[in-house]
Amino acid sequence: MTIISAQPYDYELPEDGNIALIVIDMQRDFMELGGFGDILGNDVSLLQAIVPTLKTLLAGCRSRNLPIFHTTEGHQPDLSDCPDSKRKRGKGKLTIGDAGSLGRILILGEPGNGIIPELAPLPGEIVIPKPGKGAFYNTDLEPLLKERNVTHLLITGVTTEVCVQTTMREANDRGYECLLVEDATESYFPEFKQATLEMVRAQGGIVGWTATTDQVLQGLQ
Ligand code: TIU
Repeated sequence: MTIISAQPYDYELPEDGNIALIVIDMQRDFMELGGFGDILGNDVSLLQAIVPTLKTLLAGCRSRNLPIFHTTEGHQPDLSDCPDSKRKRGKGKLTIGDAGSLGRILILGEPGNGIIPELAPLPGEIVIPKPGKGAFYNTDLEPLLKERNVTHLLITGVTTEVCVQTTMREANDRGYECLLVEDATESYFPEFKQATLEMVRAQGGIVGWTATTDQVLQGLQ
């Protein structure tokens, strides 16, 4: 039995369980000027804080040969998978599909959709393009996890209360035991990050657990 010291209580990975790392949307669209996060009016520099910790966690998971999944939020060039409601939201000068300084905003394959170089996926790691906020909606994530008999998920990435929390809730409803890594997730709104950490682990871990990168790597040894 692997035990990670976590909140609201220890997170347990039994001998017959398998754990995977999920890195949500660490793409230029959210991290850099000219991307989707920026056009929505956010201070994108806030998200840089987790890059070193997430790098450490990725290295630790790679050295333990854990399955690693990266996601990117993005749409087909013809926007056939983007509801009008999503395009209209925000009422900014630019919206999804428009040309920005990182290419067409939130479109798969554009420069903005690329994962930042510090956290680039290695060969063998799976990159899941996702049209929604949750990583299970309209993607192959669930069958790919099932193929690998994954039962437990370490969840990381941006932004904590949007795509990260949505994914964690989707995973929780599907029966995965989820741990949100506190210093490997970030938000444009520090108070929303804090509230998310507290709400997922409240009520006896109603959505799952939280722990730091150090706690995770110590427990996984
Ligand atoms: N706007 C915002 O906080 N997030 C998103 O739109 N997507 C993700 O969280 N990836």
